[in-house]
Amino acid sequence: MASVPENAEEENRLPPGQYIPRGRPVIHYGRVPAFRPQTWRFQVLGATASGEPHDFTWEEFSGLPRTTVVADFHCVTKFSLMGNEWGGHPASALLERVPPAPGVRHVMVWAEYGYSANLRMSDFARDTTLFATEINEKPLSPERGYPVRIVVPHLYAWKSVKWVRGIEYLTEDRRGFWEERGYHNVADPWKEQRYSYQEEPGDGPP
Ligand SMILES: Nc1nc2c(c(=O)[nH]1)N[C@H]1C(S)=C(S)[C@@H](COP(=O)(O)O)O[C@H]1N2
Ligand SMILES: [Mo]
Repeated sequence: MASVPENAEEENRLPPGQYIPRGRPVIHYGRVPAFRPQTWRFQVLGATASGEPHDFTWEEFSGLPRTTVVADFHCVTKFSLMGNEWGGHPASALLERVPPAPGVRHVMVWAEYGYSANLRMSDFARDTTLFATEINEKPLSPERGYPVRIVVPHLYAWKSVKWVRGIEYLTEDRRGFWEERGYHNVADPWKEQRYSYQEEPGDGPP
């Protein structure tokens, strides 16, 4: 009798074309930045409701409400990290603290060294999108984004920007780092939206 593999349940949660790797890969472009709490700022730029940008110090940012989200995480290079428990601040808390202007439909997420990823506001505002400071009840390691990364588990993981330093509210869509380099503007793994040539009208900026 065929035995059920130990990870059968996780296999069932895999989007098309993904696999569960041995170990837990770490992947990013460039070097791991240092965290300097005294000078670290989280900036909210672009079309805020007040018309003014807003800066959080590390202490202020850490004071935002907290939540946990259990989710899988899918890299476009086809590995998935299954069953992570992320702890941090829900994106909705930031939207409440620094509301966007009424015409804002998109958000650019900015990181150290100028890495960026764009999100539709509807994806940013999902209740599973969070600014994570912990994974599986431990602080993020430096290579996983310490002190804080955004996690957008329902989209390919290049959108889950590590070492995040701010967001920019956009009234018109604009491509981020990988979206400018041939990756899909929306990036839904369940639809296998990997590359920009797959985009349909309305998926990305003209
Ligand atoms: N700042 C930054 N964030 C980033 C990246 C990057 O190059 N720079 N790479 C992304 C990609 S492609 C993936 S798959 C995930 C990997 O997260 P992990 O290292 O925790 O597995 O981080 C994403 N966030
Ligand atoms: Mo990735």
